[in-house]
Amino acid sequence: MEDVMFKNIIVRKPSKTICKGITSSPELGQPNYEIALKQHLAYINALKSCDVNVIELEALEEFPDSCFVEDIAVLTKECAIITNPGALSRNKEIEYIINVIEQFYPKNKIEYIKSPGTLDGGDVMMVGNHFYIGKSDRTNKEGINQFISILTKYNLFGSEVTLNEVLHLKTGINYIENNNILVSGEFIDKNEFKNFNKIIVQDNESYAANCIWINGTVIIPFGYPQVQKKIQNLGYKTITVDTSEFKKIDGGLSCLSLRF
Ligand code: CIR
Repeated sequence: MEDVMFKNIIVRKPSKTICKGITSSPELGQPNYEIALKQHLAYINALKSCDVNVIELEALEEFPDSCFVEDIAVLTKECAIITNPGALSRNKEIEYIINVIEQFYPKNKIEYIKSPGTLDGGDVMMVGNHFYIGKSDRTNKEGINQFISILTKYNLFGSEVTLNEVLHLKTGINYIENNNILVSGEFIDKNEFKNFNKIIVQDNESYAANCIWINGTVIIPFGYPQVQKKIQNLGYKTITVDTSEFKKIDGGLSCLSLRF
């Protein structure tokens, strides 16, 4: 399979309200804004070292989770799809991305997921021309159907994946090109991924199932040595970035950017 190359990456600066982001792990405590900012800057520097143009958007104080831009759009080679985020407090984040997307895609190639369909970009995993879409608490059947009919118009393909244990599909499974896929928990034995070269992520490092591939380099969250070693053993260059503050509100490396 031919490797994709990313030219552009969109990120949004964390807001001071990040401490109020949605979380399923309140026991981890609230994110610290100053530390989150430093980690975000390190993330941007890691991206920049992968030969891409990074577009840095201003913070949106009204939206505590708005640094997680991955959820509000899916950017493909052929079209951009503005999602309809399933969490009410996040839904209007899309209004602040459309004008940015318009700088990169003609208007007739910008598509929209519409209510009652809901879909979060974190539930969409791209493998070449095929998009795996997780049916989750955020992404419903109607959202998946709309997404697949949009893909079909552009000769792209989609298929649904059920998930029960994690927030988003890419919380637990991520494709790092060359047929290599990081799988954790409920995804390890799923039939639809049986033909990939699976990198099994053990439960004690499950957060590191969320790594991102950028033009040959894999960015890995800091503090997960077993996963890092397995990825390095496959010959990838790796960079680690500390994401402790984002983890406190269920965010990982992929959620923090739109790569296209
Ligand atoms: C949320 O619950 O929406 C945020 N606190 C975390 C979003 C993480 N996004 C992702 O996995 N794509």
